[in-house]
Amino acid sequence: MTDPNTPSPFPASFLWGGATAANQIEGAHDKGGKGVSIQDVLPGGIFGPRTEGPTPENLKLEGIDFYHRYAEDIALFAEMGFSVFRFSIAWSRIFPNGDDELPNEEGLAFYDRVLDELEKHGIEPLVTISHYETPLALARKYNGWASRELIGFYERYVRVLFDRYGHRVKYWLTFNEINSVLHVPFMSGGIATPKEELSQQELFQAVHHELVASALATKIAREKAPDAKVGCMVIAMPLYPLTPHPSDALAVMKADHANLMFGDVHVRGAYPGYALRHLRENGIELDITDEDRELLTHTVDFVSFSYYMSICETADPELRKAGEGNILGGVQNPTLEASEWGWQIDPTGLRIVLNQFWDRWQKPLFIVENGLGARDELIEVDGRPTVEDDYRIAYLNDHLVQVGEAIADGVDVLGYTTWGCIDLVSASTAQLSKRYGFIYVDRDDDGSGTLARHRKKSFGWYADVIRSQGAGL
Ligand code: BGP
Repeated sequence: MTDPNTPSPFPASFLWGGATAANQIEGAHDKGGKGVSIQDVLPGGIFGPRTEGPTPENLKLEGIDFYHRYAEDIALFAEMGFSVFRFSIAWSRIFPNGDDELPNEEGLAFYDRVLDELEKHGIEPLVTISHYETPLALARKYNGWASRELIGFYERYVRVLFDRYGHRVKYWLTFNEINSVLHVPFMSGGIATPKEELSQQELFQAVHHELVASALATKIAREKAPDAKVGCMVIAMPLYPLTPHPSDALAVMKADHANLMFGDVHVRGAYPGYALRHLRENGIELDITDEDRELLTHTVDFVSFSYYMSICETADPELRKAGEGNILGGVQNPTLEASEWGWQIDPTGLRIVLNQFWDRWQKPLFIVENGLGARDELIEVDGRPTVEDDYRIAYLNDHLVQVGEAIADGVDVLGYTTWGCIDLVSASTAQLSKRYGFIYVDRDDDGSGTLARHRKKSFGWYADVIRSQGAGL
């Protein structure tokens, strides 16, 4: 805590809010003409099995029923004072199979209603176009982003979105955590080939298709919605050398390159030299057309990212083991505490990464995910169900202090949306018991519960932070 009388480092234009994704909140998986998405066949999350079709144990099929309760939820966000709300559009609600000729009007109308509700409360929408929810048919028929044809289907989808919502949505993100396709090709890129069988050639070609599609989305935005701001979205994870040995520092640089490449292409409009070297030395020959090269020059307005943890790197292959639940791998940092899922807590890392990205790209930054997954216990206080989530308050407070420090360092930060501002189904575990929200949702891992919403202690805390513009952090 700093002195509440200290002036806030956050600019008046700073956007405060929360973030979600369609597949983790909406439910109604077969309502309103929605098609099947890859999430509907992933009942166990990232490391679980793939099923043939939707199965009843898959919590995402009902989610937290945002599809029917969006008005109530948005009213709660407004009560906290949100000025921005990040959500994604489910591609399979708009194009049920992904390759359909015409969009599904009922799906489009749902997001009209969500936008109406946000507008009513003066909350700025921040829309993710594709958040881990490729239509399943695109995975089955085309092998997802491994196929160049996906660029055309995505283009059709994006054109529909900008025609319909371009005049009312200012902030857009093209792909959630686009760098994650290297690590979770099915969830991130709808690539049906099992990861062990996927060649680096195919994987990097898929990366290329996504990068081209992302640039194409920016180009479409310029044509159809000149006031819109388009950002890329990456997983940010600062890397520290495990030892002071130069080989560990070099290992950090190389691992960092694998992530930074995505931002570099989005901001600079071409592949950087170190990426070309990696491709060359690994015998990867990308199919890059002249048209692709031209498209990549349509660069983003801002860079957004998720931040949960930092990790150590080492050149020693023996020591390089994956942290549990951490999709980017790396080595645990002996100086840091971790959440129950092994995600190491490092507020300072957020300041470091904000400075790194700003120094590198000189583009406004948007923190679009940050938060603590924890098991919450619902208790009664003054006759009301609530959660005394001081651990979550401490986590968010410490991270926001570092955002303030980065702003004082001169970094241009557009805003901050906490992940899972309302409890939702976890992406990695596909369970509800890994909770992030300010709002408790009464639903358990076995699917039971009334879906009632309850304000946690952090709800009031965040409302105060927003009201004071972060002055009391
Ligand atoms: C990010 C995803 C989100 C979200 C978050 C938390 O990688 O963009 O969809 O789920 O991580 O992860 P988890 O739900 O596994 O705790």
